Amino acid sequence: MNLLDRHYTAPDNVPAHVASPSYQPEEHGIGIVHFGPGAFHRAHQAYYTDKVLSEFGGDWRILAVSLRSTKTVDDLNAQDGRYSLLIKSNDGQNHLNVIGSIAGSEAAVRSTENLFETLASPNTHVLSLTVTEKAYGIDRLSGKVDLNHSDIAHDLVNPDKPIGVIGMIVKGLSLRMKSGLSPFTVLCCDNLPNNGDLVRSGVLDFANQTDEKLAEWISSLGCFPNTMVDRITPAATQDLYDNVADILGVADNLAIETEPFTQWVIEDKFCGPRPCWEKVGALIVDDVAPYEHMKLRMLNGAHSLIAYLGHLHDCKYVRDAMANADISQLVKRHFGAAANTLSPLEGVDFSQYADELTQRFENRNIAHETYQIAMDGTQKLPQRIFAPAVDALNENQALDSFALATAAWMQYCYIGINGHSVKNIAAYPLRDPRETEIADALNGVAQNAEEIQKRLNGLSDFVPVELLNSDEWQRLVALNLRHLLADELALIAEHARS
Ligand code: CS2
Repeated sequence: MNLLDRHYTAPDNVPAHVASPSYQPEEHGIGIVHFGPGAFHRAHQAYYTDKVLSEFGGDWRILAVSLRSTKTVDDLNAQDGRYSLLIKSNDGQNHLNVIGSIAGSEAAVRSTENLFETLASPNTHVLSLTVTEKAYGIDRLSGKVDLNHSDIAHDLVNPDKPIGVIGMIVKGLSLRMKSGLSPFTVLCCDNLPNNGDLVRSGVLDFANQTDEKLAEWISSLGCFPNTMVDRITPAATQDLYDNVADILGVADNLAIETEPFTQWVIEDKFCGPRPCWEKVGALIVDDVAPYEHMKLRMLNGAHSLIAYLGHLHDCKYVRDAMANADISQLVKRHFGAAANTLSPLEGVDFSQYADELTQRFENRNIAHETYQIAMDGTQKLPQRIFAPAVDALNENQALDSFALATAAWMQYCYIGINGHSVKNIAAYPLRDPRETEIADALNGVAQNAEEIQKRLNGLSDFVPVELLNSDEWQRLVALNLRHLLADELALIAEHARS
């Protein structure tokens, strides 16, 4: 292990097990509350903010709030918010940064007192979020809150004691309205289409149902910029912890690894001050949509294809799937199909972007599990696979790759529920919020492509009606699923080559 660039050295006065940043974190106040202090936040937004603090200073430290779990919170507080970010390149060069931008952490299940005090503070200007697609409880089509989402149902009845994301945002904004402050900017950093607009719409619908005056105030003064975030960040492993302990000479329970590449595109729409993220690499633009489409459709779409094909073809990690000639062929085809659905983006060459993605996915030093990406398929497929498929359908472009990704997801669901006697795979948890519905649809169903397709097409508000009504789409999904179930990936790849 080479430690090429240890940006920070440990002064004498910090706990022995953690090195400290070059600036004095405690001299910087909190300006940001963040929901969801998982690996991605720690590799991305907290990293950018750390750079701002280090180069430009300011009161921009982060209160990191976990809505459900307590472990990360306790670990963060035990390490004074510090943690190691190990940046791993394909060539084996590793850079370790100790990040100091997180000031402290709170578990909302234990207490929300400090959280709401901080949200109501005049010093807090941004509430950022990485809580995963499923946590919001907003219906993507109507933009209204989903009354069947347990957090939403709870919070609409108890708006003063919210447990969910939208309820907490609304309560935080309500406290600010009451004390005559301006709203904080709500900065959604989850991989959702028009993420800021979507959260705004859910927040307004929720507020309309609980406090109309507040809804008006948010509608006229609130800011919800759209963002595109990108950095491949696998879940931490024991290997990583051992690795970091070797480098630092001390254990770090919060260490995470990530790739050198990072991108953050943010819509220029803030209602108050913000850190100068653009001076440390973020792009502040008027319209995020073209970047977001490119990333969701090319990177995340290909990721989902890799996840489902890889998981069932003995590829534990993305890098293993990329080393499989058939899968990597199909991934390249997917990049092309997804790129065809995009509007031109000035200064960006999609085929160069595809080459960069290939290199990133091939990074030998990043252990990104296909099973991790396979999680939450019902929340991911709509924006990653179905939206470009509908565009391709409308433009008379090839649907094959989107149909393959859908068939691969269907196979993943089928085998997850029923196992596969021929391939000798036992059933496994799908790890999807709609797992019960999927199990009800597929339990005991014969291994027949058309039947499986019919059952999964029946999930409400999932496959778009344009695709359900397209004979060509139905034919291609069934065809691909038939091949996959017969273990004929090579045949699909051969067809893609021709
Ligand atoms: C991945 C993303 O887990 C997944 O669904 O596709 O987390 C992906 O790694 C990030 O969006 C990369 O920026």
